[in-house]
Amino acid sequence: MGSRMGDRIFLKDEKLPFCKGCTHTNIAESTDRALQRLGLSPLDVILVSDIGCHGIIDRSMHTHTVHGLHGRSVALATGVSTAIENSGQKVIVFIGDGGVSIGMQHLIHAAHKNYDMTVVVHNNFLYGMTGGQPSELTLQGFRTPTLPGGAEDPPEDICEIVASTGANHVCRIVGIGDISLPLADAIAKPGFSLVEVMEICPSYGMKANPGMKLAKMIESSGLEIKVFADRQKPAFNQTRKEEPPSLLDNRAAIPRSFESGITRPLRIMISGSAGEGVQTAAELLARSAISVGLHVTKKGSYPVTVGIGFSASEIIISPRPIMYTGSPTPDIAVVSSADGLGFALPTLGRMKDGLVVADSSLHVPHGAYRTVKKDLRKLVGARDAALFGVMNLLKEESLLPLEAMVEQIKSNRNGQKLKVDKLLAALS
Ligand SMILES: Cc1ncc(C[n+]2csc(CCOP(=O)(O)OP(=O)(O)O)c2C)c(N)n1
Ligand code: SF4
Repeated sequence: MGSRMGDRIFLKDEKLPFCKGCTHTNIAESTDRALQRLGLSPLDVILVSDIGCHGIIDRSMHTHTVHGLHGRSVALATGVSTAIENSGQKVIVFIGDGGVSIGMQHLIHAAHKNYDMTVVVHNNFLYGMTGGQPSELTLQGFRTPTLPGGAEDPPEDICEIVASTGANHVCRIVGIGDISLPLADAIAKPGFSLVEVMEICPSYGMKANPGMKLAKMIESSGLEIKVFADRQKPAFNQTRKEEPPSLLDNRAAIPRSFESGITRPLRIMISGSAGEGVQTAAELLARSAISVGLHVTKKGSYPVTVGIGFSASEIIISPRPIMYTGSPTPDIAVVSSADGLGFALPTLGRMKDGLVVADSSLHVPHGAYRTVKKDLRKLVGARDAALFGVMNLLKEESLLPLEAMVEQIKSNRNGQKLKVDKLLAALS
């Protein structure tokens, strides 16, 4: 039963874009009637369409429409649904069996969470828009142009899968005649609902399966035409949820306590070994720079196996806001171990000038930079060598007041372990 064009409210008065006899037309027209049954008006509806023949319906709709990527329409609809929750508007997803196959996890997630939307699966057993490839929902024995021998395996039962997630309403229907009633039932339900409409694609499905009887094929496939779930759970509701605490809540602001004479951005690399306090040294340097009123960025680099190998950090300190956080060539490098030197070598090779502070044991190659060797490891031990290297740098080059660093060490959560007096004694 097709609606006369004049009866349409949600669809434009124009010929729909599908091939003659395509069930997509019936679904679109039945959806119009279903929405009329519910007394809705076009701007009460957000249609999220997927990629595929069914998806080109959106240009024929008077409703709001959003066109998603293939298989991702449900993910998009979860965002839409969350954004408009409690508005009284309805989110309807049009998706093909191809999109369901490609984006299955999005569907399962939305169903499991019971997002407020109705998903209408246009199951014509093949990828129509791209010429008739089979999908996960292709019936066993159903032939397609690219599978002339017919599908060997039974289809995935999307209704069983979605119903098993606890979704509110799930049903499978045959897309022949007026299907506006089951569509209206599903759309009226709060929470997640899915209607799988079994279809025919005359252009590929009928041609590859001449004389096929839709109802008979479904019956012999073992898929049931029925309501799989009809629950009353409340829909997912973001506003019910309590705002989680921010990660920044427990971070106290660093007060400005010292002055610095730095007039240009400086890029500092600290490179050492995993477990030898490189990231702590970098953090303390960053915090010290903030305490003298500078802008700071800090980036850590280490292998995925964080407990072995090199550990490095790039810090930019600047009197001006830092618009680009990359630091391909540092002005200063502090190298506290052989691992650190191995990692830093390509970077040192790019330095045109600047300074390298390195442990005395390391063979730092000659370069365009000035090298200062210090007994970092011998004087304070491996664990504090990187921090001690940074302290040497501050002292020798008057980069920042050493007191700023001492202050940060003392107030650091690991400050006790760092034994600042021992470090200061070794420095003098
Ligand atoms: C991620 C991704 N893979 C593949 C495609 C190519 N593609 C476009 S339409 C389509 C088939 C759509 O089939 P279906 O979802 O069943 O909808 P129908 O055309 O049958 O209505 C495919 C595979 C794509 N656009 N995006
Ligand atoms: S190719 Fe098939 S699915 Fe696409 S519009 Fe034509 S009949 Fe419908």
